[in-house]
Amino acid sequence: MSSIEQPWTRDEFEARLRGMEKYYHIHHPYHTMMNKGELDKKQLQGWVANRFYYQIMIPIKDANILANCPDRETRATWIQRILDHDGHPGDPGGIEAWIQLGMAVGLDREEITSLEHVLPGVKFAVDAYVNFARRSDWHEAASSSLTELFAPKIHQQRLENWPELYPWVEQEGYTYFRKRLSEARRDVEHGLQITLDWYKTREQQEKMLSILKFKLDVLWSMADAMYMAYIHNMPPYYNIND
Ligand code: AHQ
Repeated sequence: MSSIEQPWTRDEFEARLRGMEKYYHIHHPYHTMMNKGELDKKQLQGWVANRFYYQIMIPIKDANILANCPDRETRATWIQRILDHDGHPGDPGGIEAWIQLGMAVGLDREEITSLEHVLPGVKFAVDAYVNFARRSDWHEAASSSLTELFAPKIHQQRLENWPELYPWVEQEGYTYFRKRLSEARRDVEHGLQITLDWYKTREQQEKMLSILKFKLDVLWSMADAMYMAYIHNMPPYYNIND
């Protein structure tokens, strides 16, 4: 007789989600090196230029969730994420703030917005996330944003450590991280409520953990591509003579 496993309680389910923190990209060597001041200017610029692709695709990801979500109340809250990134009268938005970060580390606007530095591995990982959101049930796509359970710490780390570790980074660059500190906390409250309400059976709860692991893989793979290119100096085709 197969034992039908009882669903986790709400608190136990949340604890299991938070237990996934050990796979968060804050532990990736690219970020541990960053947090110890071990990156040079090129390596920090490479990270900012590549993460820009993630940032501009977040509103596309969120617009796909809106398009798949028939619940007006949910959409009325979720739409704020698009405004936070794209901007709205009175707030230039997170994408503009990320460009300010790019210029603060010495890149120019066109170099960032041209996407010329975006590595294939970064693009594939980000596109996998957007396509997952495009074709998934909106609850599952919404719950995949819960890697942000762990995000405030990584933004706080940058705000605290970069001024000392990378004194050459101009102050205007920190706007984005400050913005995300409060936005991530607010987004997580909504994402967590959707998640804890939606996944009812143990099987569904286990599926949610695998969805979160997929998103953790997206973030980790982005850092892997950057590590190969900027730490090992082995970008795609580095060894091929044209
Ligand atoms: O700047 C980030 C951001 O706007 C988002 C949106 C959210 C999502 O919808 O998946 N996730 C996310 C994240 C941002 N910054 C990352 C970082 O390390 O700076 C963290 C990342 C996340 O944890 O998913």
